[in-house]
Amino acid sequence: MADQSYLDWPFLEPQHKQLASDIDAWAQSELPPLVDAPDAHDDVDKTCRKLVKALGEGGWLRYCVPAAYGGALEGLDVRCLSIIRETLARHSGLADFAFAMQGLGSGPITIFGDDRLKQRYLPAVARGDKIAAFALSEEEAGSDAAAMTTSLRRQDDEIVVDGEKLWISNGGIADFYTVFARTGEGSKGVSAVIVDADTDGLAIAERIEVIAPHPLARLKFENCRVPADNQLGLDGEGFKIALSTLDIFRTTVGAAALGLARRALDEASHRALARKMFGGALSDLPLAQAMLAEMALDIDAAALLVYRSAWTKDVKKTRVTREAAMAKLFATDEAQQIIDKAVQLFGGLGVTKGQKVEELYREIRALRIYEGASEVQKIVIAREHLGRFAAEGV
Ligand code: COS
Repeated sequence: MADQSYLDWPFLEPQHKQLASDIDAWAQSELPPLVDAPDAHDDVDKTCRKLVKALGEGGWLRYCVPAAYGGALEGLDVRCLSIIRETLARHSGLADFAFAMQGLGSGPITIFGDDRLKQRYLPAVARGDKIAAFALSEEEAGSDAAAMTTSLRRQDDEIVVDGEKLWISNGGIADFYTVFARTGEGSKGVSAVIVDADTDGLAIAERIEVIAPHPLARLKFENCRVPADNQLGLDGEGFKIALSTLDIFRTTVGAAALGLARRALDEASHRALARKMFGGALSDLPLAQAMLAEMALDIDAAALLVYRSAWTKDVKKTRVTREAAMAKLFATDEAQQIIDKAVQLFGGLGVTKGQKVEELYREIRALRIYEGASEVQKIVIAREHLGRFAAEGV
């Protein structure tokens, strides 16, 4: 049984505790047939589609959209999103991925879309009938997102998109993409538009295989035309739309890392107690105890940063760029270390295919890169920190 004592911490309300228990019970009963099926990780497209459908039927995707459009709550509650991601990730990295991408891909519509776009996309996202994707990164514009070259221009009552997007999660299975493209110079020259997957001029140029299988693709836009009212926000607001959506979802990436790390600690603890060694159990050895202690400590520290950031966004309703960056950076980097320790405690078994800790070892790696690499989070934290000093005068 996973340690859930953190649910009594002051950042969370009784409804969060209830949600954690409900999603955990659902995940225990519904996920195994979906993610433990023999072909689940070979045919990730099919598995992800089934997961999105199941998450929709279970009512969990309603937390990705506001109540007025079929959602569970008035707006996005980062603590609910974090609890759902943490719990799903503890059971299955792929289930967490399926949930998270519905939220990230539709988040810009929730935050910046007009009523018409919200009506068209959000209820279907909440039901799991439409799969969403967020298309920001390019070959030469990953961390330096403002260096993107994909262009967007208005022609009469249409918007024309040309260029390529890379590392796009849900690429190939999404029903629509939130695309960020250039209309002018620098970060002020980026706009955002919704492109349906079946639009002429949009093609999946390449499917990308990764160490922990997820649907991922390179998209090609060639004279791709969508109605002008598919634009989100105003001309030049695209970068703000992307980064304020990421402010919400970066915290939840930290939560997902926390879920993977908690599972690693659970696995390692059972193993340490059961494994016979030197006339006793592995858990009797001081070196093993030190590892387990460090894992438990880092999990609590990560949880504090994740739920501090989520609480600040939900309750204080302030911009949480710094808090989200700290949560994502610490939780993902530490989860990598925690999972590595779990593999070490398992010994040879830890690197054996089919072992949960081996799967976790592959699952965690991308979280330190996507939605802003660890180095980007350090840039963000340092800028905010130095900005405060500069504002006071040197
Ligand atoms: N909310 C609202 N607006 C924001 C914002 C936020 N969280 N963060 C930045 N902005 C605004 C800024 O205020 C700025 O506008 P003003 O000049 O009017 O203040 C504008 O956006 C540009 O911001 P900034 O100057 O920080 O842009 P940079 O190009 O220097 O940003 C980093 C640098 C590295 C921080 C940014 O490019 C980044 O986060 N990169 C990673 C992108 C990413 O996460 N990619 C993964 C894609 S999803 S898998």
